[in-house]
Amino acid sequence: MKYSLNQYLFLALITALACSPDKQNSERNTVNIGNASIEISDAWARPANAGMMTAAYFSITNNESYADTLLSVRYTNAADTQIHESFEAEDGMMGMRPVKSVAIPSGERVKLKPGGIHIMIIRPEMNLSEGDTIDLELAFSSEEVRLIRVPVRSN
Ligand SMILES: [Cu+2]
Repeated sequence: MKYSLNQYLFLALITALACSPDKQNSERNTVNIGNASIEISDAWARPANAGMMTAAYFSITNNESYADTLLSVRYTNAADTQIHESFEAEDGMMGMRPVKSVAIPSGERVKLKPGGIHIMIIRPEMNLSEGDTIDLELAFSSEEVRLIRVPVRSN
């Protein structure tokens, strides 16, 4: 396969994002605005320059007796925000692709993480630097919208 320089750089970037090690950190606080049936924890987003691309991660715990679904995530200060999953291609290369939703079974915790499901933030309007926070709007099938405040950190 031949790639243009731009395509190559894009592939290198998504590979770096998809393959970065999932550094284990102690549980982090996440600001939750909403009811407690869906609990968001351990949220963080990687630093990025304006106009580039970055990823956000968090865990979702479903304390309800019924299954829920994460339908979409929105960061208003970016061109687009998508739910992605990482996958390994036949040639061993890591790639990622959008997914429509994420099922959150009753009583379970689903962890978004590097190399797995993640939130892709595409072309943020401003630099996202360590110590900043970003507000994400999470839409679930069970409720209207959950607002979470996510710290920007490098790991
Ligand atoms: Cu992605």
